[in-house]
Amino acid sequence: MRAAARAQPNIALIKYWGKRDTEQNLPAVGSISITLADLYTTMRVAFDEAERADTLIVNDAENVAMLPRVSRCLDVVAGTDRPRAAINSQGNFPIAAGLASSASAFAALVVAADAAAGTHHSREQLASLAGSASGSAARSIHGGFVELANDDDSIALTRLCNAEAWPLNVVVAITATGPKPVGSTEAMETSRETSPFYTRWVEQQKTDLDEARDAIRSRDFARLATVAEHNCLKMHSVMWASRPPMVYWNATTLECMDAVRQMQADGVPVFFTIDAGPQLKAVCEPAAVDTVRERLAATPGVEAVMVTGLGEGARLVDDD
Ligand code: 2P0
Repeated sequence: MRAAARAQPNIALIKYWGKRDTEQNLPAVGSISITLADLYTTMRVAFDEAERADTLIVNDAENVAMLPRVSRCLDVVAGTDRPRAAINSQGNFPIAAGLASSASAFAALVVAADAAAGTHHSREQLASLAGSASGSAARSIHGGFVELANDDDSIALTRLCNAEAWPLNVVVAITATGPKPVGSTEAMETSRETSPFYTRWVEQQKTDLDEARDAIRSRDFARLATVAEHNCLKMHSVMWASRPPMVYWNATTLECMDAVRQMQADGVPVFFTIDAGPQLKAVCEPAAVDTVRERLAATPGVEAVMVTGLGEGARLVDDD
């Protein structure tokens, strides 16, 4: 009746932004991501027939705000007649700051809950269940390069390439910590309802997915860099043109973009991507990682840098 699982966040290179169905939390567009290695969330779930309510501890503190969403996720994994659960989440990076903490949290949660409840869902089912809680979480069920296809009324996950087959690095430049001004779920709906660019964004996604998939299959870094930066800036253009506008960047985010541009001009194999938060993620070839880390760490306003490789998908770990 108890189990623990660990999952890492993933970074989308071709972004998910917008929902086709808010009830089932189905995305309006497909996406392609890389699962990271060194940032993680460990989730412990203990079902107990004697308990009258679920409890949630996040990083050693009780968290009432997240509890309803976590309880709903346990309901879809184990059924609404399940025993109540004590849930404990421990992560090694800031939450709600554009570092995809909900992706690693819900991927780990469904894997731990499935084992604790003995429901034996398939990996495909676990991805769908994680995705119903948080769209990006479905991708953290798998490792390496992952495509989430958005077909009909369901999602489908494909592993495009494992982490060892194309071992890129990611340098995360932390430009500010603390929760973001608007959560992704609300921001996506605002974009859908108000941004004049939203429809074109959805229409064009297939072209970017095709381009990125081909680049990954042929390990073509320059081609992947071009389409990933373009897709990222398009997503942020949709946000900027929403009413009210949503600007997740700060001045340091722009300084970091400039640093990446300068490195590219110097021939360094690196590109940037930015999510619903002010951190910049620089993706680079392993030979460039020291240069990228040093240049971003030296960029004025950067509070810290984190370096990681690509890693595996969500999995059970010892519950000690
Ligand atoms: C992504 N983001 O593809 C995009 C890029 C943020 C920017 O997926 O509403 O927390 O829970 O399904 O998964 C963040 O959105 O959203 C996200 P919900 P989620 O990584």
